Amino acid sequence: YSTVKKLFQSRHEKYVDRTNKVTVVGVGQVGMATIFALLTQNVSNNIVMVDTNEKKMKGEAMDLQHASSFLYNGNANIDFCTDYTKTKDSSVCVIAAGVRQEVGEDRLSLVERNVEELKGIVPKLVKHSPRTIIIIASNPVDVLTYVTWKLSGLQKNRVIGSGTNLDSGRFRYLLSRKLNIAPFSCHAYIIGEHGDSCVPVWSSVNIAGVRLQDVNKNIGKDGDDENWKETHTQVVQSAYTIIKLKGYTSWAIGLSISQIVKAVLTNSTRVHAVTTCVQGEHGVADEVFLSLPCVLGRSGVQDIIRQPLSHSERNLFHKSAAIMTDIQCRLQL
Ligand code: 6V0
Repeated sequence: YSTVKKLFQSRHEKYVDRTNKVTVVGVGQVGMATIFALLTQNVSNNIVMVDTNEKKMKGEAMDLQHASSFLYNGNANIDFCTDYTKTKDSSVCVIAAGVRQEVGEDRLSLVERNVEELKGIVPKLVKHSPRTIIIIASNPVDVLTYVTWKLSGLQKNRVIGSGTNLDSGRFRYLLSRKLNIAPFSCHAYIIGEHGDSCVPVWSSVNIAGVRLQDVNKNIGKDGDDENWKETHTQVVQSAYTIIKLKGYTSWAIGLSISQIVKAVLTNSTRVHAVTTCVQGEHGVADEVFLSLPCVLGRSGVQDIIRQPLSHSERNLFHKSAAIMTDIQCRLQL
């Protein structure tokens, strides 16, 4: 426009920052909550959406573009495509595409349908962004992290499942209500499967270094007359309850993924419980993917924390691993 030419004395061509480019595949409830969190928490202002439903995606993109002037960094680049071309050179790709649980359905029942979706998604992502880090949220997330790793040809550290970061958040929230302190100050992890066999690590739950187990030796066990174990039952039931009430879960998983993306993009070395290959950890022999606390940075999973586990926690972790091995053996990739 001549108005533009009159208004600006151009000194240099526009600088485009590609280091924080995030692609989100699947812009349903989880994908959109993730994008909203990424933008509003100032994790990235450079988003590309991919979905098979172009009409809905265009509507979501326009709606968010109109929010630009209300964002912290108001110059957001929000784009979309169905053919993956605009995803080129994404630093991080989030996969939140596929089917979700119906009321009463468990996550593992989604496996075949979502593996087929991944076969159409992962090779295209890697073709356009061969150095990307993939964060997968679609369920069953642990098995699908393994499948994504296999399909992608990327190094193991570059494929991360959202895993039990969400379950750990739910656990901390529930503990925080009982203790009447901020969830942030409840240091507690859930490991293993993001699903029914997830494992609460009661032996290391602590507040400012004070282990709850040293205050109540039966904490989390059957013999505890205060029934703290119920907290874990509630974590496991959370998704089922929310799906019964509102049909899907979105806000907490969106913020959880945004936090993982932030750790990667900022090379923060923050610790999150995420899905990674746990072969060799806690005596697991198989090449299975489950959650353990991991140090996250620009290379993805930088380290796995060698958390001491009690005998029963280790047994439960092995049960999660056996469930995953069984499903992985039946997959046709
Ligand atoms: P949704 O709202 O139905 O959105 C799914 C989106 O994926 C839709 O917009 C589809 O059009 C799109 N889609 C489907 N196939 C493809 C494809 N091949 N390529 C591109 N887009 C596609 O589902 P919702 O967002 O609620 O859930 C998405 C996935 O996340 C499901 O598998 C859920 O089970 C899973 N969740 C995982 C959680 C976690 O903690 N890891 C938490 C909640 C849901």
